Amino acid sequence: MFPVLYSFRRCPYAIRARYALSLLGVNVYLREVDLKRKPQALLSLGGRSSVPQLVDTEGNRYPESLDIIFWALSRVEHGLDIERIWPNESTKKNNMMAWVRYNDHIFKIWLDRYKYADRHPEYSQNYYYEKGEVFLKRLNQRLANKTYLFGENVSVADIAVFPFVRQFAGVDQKRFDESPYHHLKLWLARFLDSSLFKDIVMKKYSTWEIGQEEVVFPPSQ
Ligand SMILES: N[C@@H](CCC(=O)N[C@@H](CS)C(=O)NCC(=O)O)C(=O)O
Repeated sequence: MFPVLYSFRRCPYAIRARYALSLLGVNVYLREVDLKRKPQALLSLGGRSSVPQLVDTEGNRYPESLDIIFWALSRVEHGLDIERIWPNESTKKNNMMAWVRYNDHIFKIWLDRYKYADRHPEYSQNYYYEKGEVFLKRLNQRLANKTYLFGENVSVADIAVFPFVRQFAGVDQKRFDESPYHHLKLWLARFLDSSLFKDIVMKKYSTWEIGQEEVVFPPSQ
């Protein structure tokens, strides 16, 4: 028996949760959700029905992507590798969370407006691009002398942020590719070109139906 993860393949929050689970090798039963036809099993949890959500084997619920990442970290024996992803030192943790908070509470707002500019006609799409670009610039500067945001190893900050930069880039791929943010582009490509991302995190599953055989995630390679 594994915990159940309600997920949606393209959702950046779900991507970061699946990335953490895959990187750490923590197994769950993945239930792919159709957001327009959410399964009763998810709705009957009560309250919010956003994805990703995880319900562990004792029935404890983790309704936010970050909760799921920290839950996954707690499932792994604490060793050197975990320390790299999520350090013990509280100053470093706070610094990482500052990047994540900016991503979730500020960048995400501009990303949505940039992506759905037609729904926000108060300003032009370019205006929204430029608002989001502030974060691209900061990330790019940060990555000028390191491989990942906190050094040579991937950390919670990278895992939490990259799916949103991917989505921003995808709105106008040409514009992103032609932008001067070379360190950022390399950093993003390191995630997107990896087999972990392509073959595991983004593996396609059909929509979960009640009664079907559970799908173990990450899949054994
Ligand atoms: N803060 C949440 C946000 C999750 C979220 O907004 N997910 C979107 C899909 S990308 C969703 O489920 N939307 C449908 C809904 O909210 O009912 C998290 O970190 O998990």
